Amino acid sequence: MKILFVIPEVNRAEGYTKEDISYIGFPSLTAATIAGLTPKDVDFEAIDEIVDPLKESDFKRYTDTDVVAISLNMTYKANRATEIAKHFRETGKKVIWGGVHVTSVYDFHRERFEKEIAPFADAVVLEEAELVWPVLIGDLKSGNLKKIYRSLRPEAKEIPSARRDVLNTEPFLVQSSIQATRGCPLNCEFCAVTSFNGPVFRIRDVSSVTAEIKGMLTNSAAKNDGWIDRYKKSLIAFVDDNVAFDKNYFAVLCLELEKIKDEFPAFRWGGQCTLNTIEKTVVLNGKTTRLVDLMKRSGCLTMFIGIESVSRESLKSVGKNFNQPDKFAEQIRKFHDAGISIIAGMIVGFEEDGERVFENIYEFLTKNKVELSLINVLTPLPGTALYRRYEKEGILIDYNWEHYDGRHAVYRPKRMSPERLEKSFFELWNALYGSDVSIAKRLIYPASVWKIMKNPSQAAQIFSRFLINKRYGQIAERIMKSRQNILV
Ligand code: B12
Ligand code: SF4
Repeated sequence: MKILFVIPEVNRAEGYTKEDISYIGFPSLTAATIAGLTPKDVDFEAIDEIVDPLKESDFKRYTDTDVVAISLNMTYKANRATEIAKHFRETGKKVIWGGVHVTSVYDFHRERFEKEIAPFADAVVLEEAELVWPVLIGDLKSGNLKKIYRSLRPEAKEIPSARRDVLNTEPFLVQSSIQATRGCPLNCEFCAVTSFNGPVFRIRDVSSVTAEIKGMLTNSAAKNDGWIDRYKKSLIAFVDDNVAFDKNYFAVLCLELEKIKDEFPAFRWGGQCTLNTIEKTVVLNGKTTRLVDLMKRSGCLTMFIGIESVSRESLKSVGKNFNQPDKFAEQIRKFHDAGISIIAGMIVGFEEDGERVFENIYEFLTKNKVELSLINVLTPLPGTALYRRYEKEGILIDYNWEHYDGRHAVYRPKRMSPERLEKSFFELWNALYGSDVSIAKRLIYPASVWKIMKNPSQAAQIFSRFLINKRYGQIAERIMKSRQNILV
């Protein structure tokens, strides 16, 4: 039996391209995880459309494939997923769907599930796949495939070692990803994590995580790559939503990562955490130790942090009060002092946001020298409490999933029109990334110049951040061009 696992990507100006991800991306672990759960006697091939988009003529090419598994995590890819499913079913393949969006739509928008997914699916896997995928494979083999598979949430020890050989990771800036934990119980109203992964935080055994990392580093060290490839392969992205949530686990993880860094000096890593991680301490050998110091020692290069807003009211409106704007400047400075750069997740369009929000965010990011920021329009994703609230309030105006990508206003904000929100969002994006001067204001300043003088290798890092910023500028320009109708 042969399975083709497909991660869809939209084929338009707003999807990420292969070139984009060579500046900004890291591979998803989904295909590699499902491959790790698949019995060895089953052939498994994976395609991520970001890297290898499927053309119309490709669908007939997979003559030796029996089953197509479609991973639909990101809502904005839903229409493309349907197209792929239709094409493959026309060629007689069995099509199985799974992922965050599929589960959310089944659980919270059943009528849409029946219309948009059920007619194009031979089977659907809800929630996490660890406990049911092997059962499904058995049913496929015996010709007893059921329509719906859902299991209890797996314990972390059920998460298999990822089979990264099934992925084409070469085009990504960071080629290796790993997962140590699942979930985040903080339950911010707009976030899909708590509803999908549940209110518990599950942690993998640190030794199995570090064994996987060492395996990756040993494999790449064995190859005869040039220095740029060797550098790229020594970077590892944690896909965990909040890797530092359990501070004691995280401290142990950092200590083990430090040992890996001793063995592989080029090893560096990045992940996601909350800003208040900077205040967390643990007691090690009777001594109070800051997590950030352990992160620094273990080779942490950068963290994605959901700062979301500089307005206390906006943060409160979505239950993210643990982010405290009056502390932001100091918290960011402390990360910087530890040599850890920040990718700030920022959101515009909260109900408390007025016209000044765009200017405030620009000033905040520039003043605090935030190296990079991913700005999104607030999006009520299916399955979230925010979606349910907005639906009840009757302010949803756009039901096309393709627009649930953080770049469209799919609801009517209270204090500005949806058109104004989108236009100002792109203007902010362009202001931050569209000019070298604006980029330089965040990257080149007395303290960063001093760092380069002390350690010239820092220059390469600042240069690479500059290129990443430029790429974001190009992405904004591409999207703005394709949406000239609304942006004039
Ligand atoms: C890697 C990643 C990316 C990469 C994508 C790389 C790629 N090639 O796809 C990058 C950085 C580019 C990215 C971008 C975005 N991302 Co992203 N991303 C992730 C992340 C961090 C990790 C995915 C992963 O590897 N998970 C680990 C695996 C093991 O878990 P899993 O994918 O959930 O798979 C399990 C189950 O879901 C299930 N399953 C999943 N698929 C399938 C399929 C089958 C057939 C079966 C049986 C089972 C199954 O089984 C697996 C094992 O249990 C997730 C968060 C997360 N922790 O999952 C967000 C996540 C997928 N992203 C998300 C979003 C919103 C985005 C953005 C749209 C954000 C934005 N607005 O900027 C952008 C896209 C921008 C654009 N327009 O292009 C959301 C999606 C929510 C939604 N409903 O839309 C997530 C869930 C984060 C979140 N909680 O908000 N992302
Ligand atoms: S802290 Fe981050 S991952 Fe956790 S619920 Fe809030 S937004 Fe989601």
